[in-house]
Amino acid sequence: MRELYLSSGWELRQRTKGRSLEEDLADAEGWLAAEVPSTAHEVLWRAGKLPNPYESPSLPRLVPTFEQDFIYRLRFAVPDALRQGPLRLRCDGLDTFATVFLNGQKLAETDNMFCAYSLPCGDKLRDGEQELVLLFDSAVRRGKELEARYGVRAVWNGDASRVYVRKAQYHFGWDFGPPLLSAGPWRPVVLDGRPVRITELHCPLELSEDLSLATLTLHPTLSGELPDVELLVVKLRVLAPDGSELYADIDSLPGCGGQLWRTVEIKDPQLWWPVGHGAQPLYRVELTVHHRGELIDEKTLRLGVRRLELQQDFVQNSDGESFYFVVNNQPIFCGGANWIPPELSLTRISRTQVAKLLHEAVAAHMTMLRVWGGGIYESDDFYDLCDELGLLVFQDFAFACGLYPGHSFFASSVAEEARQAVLRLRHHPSLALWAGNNEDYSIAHSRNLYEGPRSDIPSPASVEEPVRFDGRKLYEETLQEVTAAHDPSRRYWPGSPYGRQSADPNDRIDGDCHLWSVWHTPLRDYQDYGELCGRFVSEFGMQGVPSLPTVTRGLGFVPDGPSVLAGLNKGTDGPARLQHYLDRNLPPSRDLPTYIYSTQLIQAESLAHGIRAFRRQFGHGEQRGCGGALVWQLDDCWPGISWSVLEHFSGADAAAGQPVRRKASFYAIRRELAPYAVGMTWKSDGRFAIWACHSGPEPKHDTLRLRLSAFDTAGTKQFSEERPVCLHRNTTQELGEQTLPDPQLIVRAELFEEDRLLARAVLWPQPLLKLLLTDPEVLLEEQASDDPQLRSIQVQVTRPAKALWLSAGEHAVFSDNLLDVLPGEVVEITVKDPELSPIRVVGLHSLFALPAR
Ligand code: BMA
Repeated sequence: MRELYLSSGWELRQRTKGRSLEEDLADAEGWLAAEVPSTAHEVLWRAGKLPNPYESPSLPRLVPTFEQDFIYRLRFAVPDALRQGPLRLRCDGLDTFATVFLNGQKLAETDNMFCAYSLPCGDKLRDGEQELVLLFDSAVRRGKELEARYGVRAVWNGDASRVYVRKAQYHFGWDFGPPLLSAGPWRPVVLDGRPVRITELHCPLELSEDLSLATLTLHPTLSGELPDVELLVVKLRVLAPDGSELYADIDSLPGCGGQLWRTVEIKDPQLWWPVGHGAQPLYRVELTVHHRGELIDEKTLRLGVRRLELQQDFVQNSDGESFYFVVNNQPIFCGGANWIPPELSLTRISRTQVAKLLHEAVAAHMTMLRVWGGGIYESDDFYDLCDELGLLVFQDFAFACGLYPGHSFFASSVAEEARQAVLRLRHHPSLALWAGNNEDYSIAHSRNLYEGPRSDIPSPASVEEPVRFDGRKLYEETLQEVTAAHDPSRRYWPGSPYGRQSADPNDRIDGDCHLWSVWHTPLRDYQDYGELCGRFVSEFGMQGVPSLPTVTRGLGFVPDGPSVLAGLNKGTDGPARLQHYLDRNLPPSRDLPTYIYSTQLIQAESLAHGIRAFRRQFGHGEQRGCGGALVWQLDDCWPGISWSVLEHFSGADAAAGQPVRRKASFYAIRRELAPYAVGMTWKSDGRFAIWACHSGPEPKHDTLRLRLSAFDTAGTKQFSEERPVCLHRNTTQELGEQTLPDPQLIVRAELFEEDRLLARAVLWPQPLLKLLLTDPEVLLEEQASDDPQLRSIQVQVTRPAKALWLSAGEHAVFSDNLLDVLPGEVVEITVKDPELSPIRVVGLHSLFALPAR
């Protein structure tokens, strides 16, 4: 087709202070070879002109470069075939303040990295060689200028001027990573000579309430620059998931373009389900446009047939309203995590990297990811993979933790950004919800600038007046209107968190909530998550220090103790908060390896307590107290210390075929989100409560068996009991309460269907610090195996062992880890370790064995 990707042959240089652009362009010195997509910093790192922060702790040296302006230049020839038609320069993403010149003539000035620009340029061409120049202004300098003009606004994280800049907000520095304010064409630059383009292919799908009939609308819009008398041949096809053709149609439109509307009915369609609930069949719509026999443009969409509703109804025996998703008439508990861009530098992200991270989410039994508003609208790869894997997406618009301006210049840029995001993503079956922003209502509420949904939306203040929450206009008008116009069947939710009744956007019983009273002030105990639970917990988290190889990569040297890690922790009081939870729950750790183990154990325990408590409240029938639990955060953008469950996994790691390194919390989450789970919690009177959860397609089980056994720390069984259990599909069932002969016992619950173990859990006295564990005498027995790299290990103990953590070579992958093992049990795991290193094991008992600090 008539498109020329302008990807190689570029040059980059820094703008020189005090010189004109012409002078810089005329200077033959100082240019570096560049590719596009790229960012200026990537080019400088590759050329060795700047230390790469991924490879050494070089941030202080990097910061002054954020004030720099950069010039990208390309000299290129236009092929004859392209010269024939109308030409456009398509910039799919310019980060962020860019001026585009072709042969010295200005094509555009841009200010939004989330927008693609299609710039008519045919009349700017000259004979022979063309010169394309992209001038990128420093985002921080331009942001500061806007701030000086329109007023300083409150933010949590990063420089406050960021609210004026439509650039990924975490680039300004966040509590999980350092700033990287780069600039450049971060998505392709293309010379587009298509005389006709498919500007939209809208294919809304409706599924009847009884799930038996899907109605698919095919609605392409073409815009053409050919004379009307020229005929465009438009072919539309719909293919079933197995590739068979369900519908085909050939039409014609005039050369200037136009629209078509077709309807296709699919009887007894194959339904798309979230992972764990059924399959993910994808139908295909193919559209091609031909002119005089030449293929001019084409587009393919993959669609999933599903009904998806957000239920906001009354909750029996409780105030407020529910917040849970119903897919194909089944209430689904959305366990999952928050997603942040997996790199500081966006052009480093690869499809393999994203795929591996998303597979990890699936492996942990997650069903939903929230694409957090401080990042970006993710790549097509991301959403395609979510469709294939069955991961539901809670999609924020790209705003986070700030009082954004409501001025019309800003709102119109936001409207265009949102229109493009919605048009690009609305066909994905994985997309469950649009949300206006991350925590912007919360910051306004914390400053007494928001009094609830019924209060008036303020207009922007002048620079002398106190700041207002005028950004509400973006969430309640601009984004609301864009989603209603272009994606009316999907729910739009003004913010995360948000409540549709309450003045407090983070109300526990109204809308979704970010549960940060654990970790942030007031540092509540994670054992209290049950009391703190909200209707849909879209964020909660605990930090965990990543493994030694990862912190070594972050620091640029091998650390010799916990104190040198501080620079990797960007969270306010991060190390102290982590220490608070360590002190309250675990014996002191003495050296770096036990410190890392302890923080990962605390993170695992904390997240497990949270998910267990929230999933318990998923309940059943009209008692759906909590609809989801999204851990903050799945992944990391650099090798630092954060709340992530997976350690930083770079594009380079992915290319080298390395496995993703899991923190201990991964295994804890996987257990709590398994299709069957049993839960237990201590009550204040020394009794404990028991419940069982089910997620998935299996129908009601009415012949299950629960076995409870309790052990003392010496490993003697002190109590045992069995009872019948009935468990319905997609419910949590309370199974009563129990008293123990001694409240210091360790309780195991096992759920059986006949002799098949469906779920197992162990309840330990809390806090773990109180538990005087002696050496469990861990026995690791390696079984003979044909594949020396995939070893099979049996783990046994003579006394109760909590949180056994097995490790081997740097890239070893264990099938399970962080094991609670009781006497009499044989736990079988496998380890894949190319280095065939000996297996080491530590556990909670190792901490008790250490002398106090
Ligand atoms: C949440 C997020 C982020 C932040 C995290 C940890 O509220 O929205 O802003 O990284 O808290 O503090």
